[in-house]
Amino acid sequence: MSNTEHRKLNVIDSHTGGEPTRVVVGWPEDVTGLDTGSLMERRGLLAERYDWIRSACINEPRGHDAMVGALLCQPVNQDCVAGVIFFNNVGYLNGCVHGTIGLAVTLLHMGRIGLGKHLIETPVGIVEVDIAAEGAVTVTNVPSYRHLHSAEVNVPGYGVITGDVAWGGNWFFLTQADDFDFAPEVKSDNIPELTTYSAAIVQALADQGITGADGGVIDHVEVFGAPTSGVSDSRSFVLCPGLQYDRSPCGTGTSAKLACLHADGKLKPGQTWRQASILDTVFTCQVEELENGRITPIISGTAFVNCEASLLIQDHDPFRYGIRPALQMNH
Ligand code: PYC
Repeated sequence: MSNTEHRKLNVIDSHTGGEPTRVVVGWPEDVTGLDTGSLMERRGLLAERYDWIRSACINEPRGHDAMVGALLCQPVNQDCVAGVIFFNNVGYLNGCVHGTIGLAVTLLHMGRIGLGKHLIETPVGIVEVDIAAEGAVTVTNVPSYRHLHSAEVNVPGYGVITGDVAWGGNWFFLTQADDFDFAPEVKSDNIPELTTYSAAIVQALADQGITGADGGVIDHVEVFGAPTSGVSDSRSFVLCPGLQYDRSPCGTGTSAKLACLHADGKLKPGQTWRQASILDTVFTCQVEELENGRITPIISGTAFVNCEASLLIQDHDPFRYGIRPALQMNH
């Protein structure tokens, strides 16, 4: 194979509490425009013109459905050390906190930044990362808030389900489901059932016109069960668009949860909340108060770099852009 017969994407992989992040750190020279314009505009350009980057990185045979991608690009705001656009198996995310933690340890691994505080620009705002030793990162996320309290959605096969709708960098429906046994010994058995349940909620929300503010599509569902004693204050199952559950506690989802706890008077500045994932990996969190009932979520987690690779895109490979599923996100 000569150099002209393939294109390359350079990637660095990490995982945050079990949830993978693949950071795209290099792409072919004929891919242009990804370093200028607002991050939201560039997200649009990526989706319209260069969606093959997403599908080649995330879909099989190089990736897998649970993987989240992060295109590392130049920030607009020169106070930031990087810009980032997140994507997954079916489309583009707004924000992603586990991915931001993964990006932080990746930038450290690359020697682009040192320990300490740095700003990173995302399509939904600027977030701060504070990197400590051994992969520990604290993210100060975008302002988060509860939009709907005790909203009712009629879910075929399950009846009326009550939950809150909140923003934490993505739109979430958050609901308590004590009927699901979240005990460690049964959790993996529960994942198909929790996936079916959460997917039915997403569909019912769309069918019944229940949205976030300004019609924002609610494409993530957070189902809460009892905490594991001594480990967390709450354990959750989070379904992401693309029908994959978050292996981490989901940082944007945790931000939405913190906003709801604060709105209910159950979490005040200075208090700590430990949110566990279905795998019992934990984010440790605090809130700062903003105006109009909004909060700034402060979320600490740990990530580990586990791969550096060049993905080769060969012209004659029928799956050079990955196996593209029929399922696509609706925004
Ligand atoms: O950690 O915010 C997050 C996230 C969103 C989707 C997957 N992880």
